[in-house]
Amino acid sequence: MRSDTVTKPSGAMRRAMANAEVGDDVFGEDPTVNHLQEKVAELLGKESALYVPSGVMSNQLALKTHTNPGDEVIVEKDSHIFNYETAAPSLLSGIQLNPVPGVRGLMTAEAVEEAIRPDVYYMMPTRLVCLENTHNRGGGSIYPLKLIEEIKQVTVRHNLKYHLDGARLWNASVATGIKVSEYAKYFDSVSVCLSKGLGAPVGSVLAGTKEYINRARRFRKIFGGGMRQVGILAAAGLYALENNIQRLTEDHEKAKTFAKLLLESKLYEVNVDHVETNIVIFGLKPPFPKDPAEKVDKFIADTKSLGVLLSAGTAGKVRAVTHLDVSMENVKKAAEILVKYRVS
Ligand code: TLP
Repeated sequence: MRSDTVTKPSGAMRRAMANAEVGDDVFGEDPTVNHLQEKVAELLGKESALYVPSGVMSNQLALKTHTNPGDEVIVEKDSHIFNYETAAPSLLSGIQLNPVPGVRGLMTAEAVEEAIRPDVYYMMPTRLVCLENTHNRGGGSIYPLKLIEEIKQVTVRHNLKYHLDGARLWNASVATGIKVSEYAKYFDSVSVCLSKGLGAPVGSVLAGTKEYINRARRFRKIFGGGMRQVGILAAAGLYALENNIQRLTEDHEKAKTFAKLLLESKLYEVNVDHVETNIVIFGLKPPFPKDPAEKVDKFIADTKSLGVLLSAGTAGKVRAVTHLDVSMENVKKAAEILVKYRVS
């Protein structure tokens, strides 16, 4: 349960991969990749889309294509782009990130507006605002449409571009019943992942206007992301889109159940109402040691030896993620092990 990235392709997905028609995608000649790109563009209501190896590459291509060196980009302080993309924006695009604090990963429109630089020659121009939906470190939290729209109005007033890291946008959509295109319509670019809850082994897709995606394609080549007979992987993505979206509700139920069961032990701090999708972030209460890093590292090592794999969340917290390779039964068993756990 340490991430929804750990899933292994099912037999049916592997068969779809084995049977994929392929061509050289650097020449734009892979029919399966082209089909996947068209399908994602259509689902998101965008003109065009580009298949890339990872969520990080997709976000970084988005930043590169929207900005010039010396620009600034507004992100949320706990966002994936700010925390887990190894300073790529500075290395690959020569840009600076301006991290704005949010609540469970969600920024207010006021906070975004305050972070915009005034137009003076001794400050860097703000170019872009990025949101993450669902928000990973925020515990799989969902951006309300109203908030997305309010921040959109700020970007329009200040002539900024708007990017969505929608690695788990599918989860937000299934949980709320709001179509992914309804979320996507506010943004100039949207990145979605096939390799998280959807269960494909590889792949993300960046979507936007034709002109934008044509420029992103050039940067994909520069970043080393031009792949050849990659329809073999894209077929897994297509299979995932056709078979694994609706079933995400099961992952959400498993996460809720897990969170509720943890409350049977006084050791854990968890807000069940905050479990909106497939991520559970929980705290460790006394008698766990005070030092956040020490207690989390030991807890994760201990529970691993008991057969429950977890990862570290924000500030001394633990993250558990449900996905298609852990059943409800597995999740209940994991919770039972944690409830029985005693601090040594
Ligand atoms: N997230 C991974 C880790 O990097 C933390 C995980 O286990 O959740 N955006 C978001 C919101 C993500 O959560 C991730 C991966 C990415 C982008 C990057 O995707 P990949 O790993 O495909 O580059």
